[in-house]
Amino acid sequence: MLNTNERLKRLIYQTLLIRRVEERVIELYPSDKIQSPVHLSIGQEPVAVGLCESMSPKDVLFTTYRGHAYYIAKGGKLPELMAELYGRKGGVSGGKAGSMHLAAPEVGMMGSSAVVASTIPHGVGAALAAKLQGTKQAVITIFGDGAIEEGVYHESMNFAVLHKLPVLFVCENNALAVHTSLAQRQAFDIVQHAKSYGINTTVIEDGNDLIKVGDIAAKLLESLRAGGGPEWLMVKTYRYKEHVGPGDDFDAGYRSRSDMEKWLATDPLYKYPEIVKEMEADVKTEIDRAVAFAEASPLPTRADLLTDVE
Ligand SMILES: Cc1ncc(C[n+]2csc(CCOP(=O)(O)OP(=O)(O)O)c2C)c(N)n1
Ligand SMILES: [Mg+2]
Repeated sequence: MLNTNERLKRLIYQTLLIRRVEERVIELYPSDKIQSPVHLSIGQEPVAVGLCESMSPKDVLFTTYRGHAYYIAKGGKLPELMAELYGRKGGVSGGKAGSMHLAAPEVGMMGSSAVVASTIPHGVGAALAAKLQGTKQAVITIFGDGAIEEGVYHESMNFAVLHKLPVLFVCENNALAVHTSLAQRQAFDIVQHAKSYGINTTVIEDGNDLIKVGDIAAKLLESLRAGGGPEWLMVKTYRYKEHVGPGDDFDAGYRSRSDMEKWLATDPLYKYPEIVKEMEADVKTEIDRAVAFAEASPLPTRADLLTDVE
């Protein structure tokens, strides 16, 4: 059992690694070495880190196009992520999937997709399989607040409750969908609405609280494994960067810099500067190695075009 300080440090290391990986992506982007569109999770990393803390490699996770953080937090290999972003053969999917379609099934990171809400039913399907086969696996399916406006979210919730499936629905609520705020899009309360399916709901107001996200996720995952049926969790968080791409967009008119500043106050990477400072060198070494691997990896050839696509 780790003591609290060791645990916090481990969670901060993961958060820092994800942040610095995405900052390296920003640095590299103007070179065009990375041509895949990137939906950065900068600001939202603690949610992924806390949720994955007590998932075993056997437990499976499905997420969205904003998926770098989940790939790393679930244990995916960093060099293979970087090579995938570079479109190289050494990438997780041979360079043919790119940033929005990451998967590392060997560690339970089952997939992500560019199509909003499309991985919610995949999670429910995996939970049905786990229940039928008695594998005691827990499944997490992650989606944004915008995905709640898709019909398949509702079909999936109904099916999971009806069949008491071991799936944790996680709404990663940054209150934004592209350039539109939650208040401009939804006439209903997300949590009250979820409750109408007869599912237990939990809300974490500050997704920057690594320990809280970790503790609550651990408890909910345990309940799934024990056959308690599906659970629903909303974690409030904030993305610092534009919806897609490496830039800031505070001049786009749909949000203000002061909205972000509220979140910076609890951002663990600013809250614990001494711990972060100690870790920077190791994090940089890890990222340098991953970039070197990507740069040395060959591009896919014409013959690779039709492999693994049937
Ligand atoms: C089915 C579908 N409809 C619309 C889009 C265009 N689109 C891409 S991202 C996005 C917003 C989604 O917002 P949210 O689910 O809150 O996720 P976030 O980007 O905030 O992480 C939309 C509408 C899409 N990719 N797929
Ligand atoms: Mg959103």
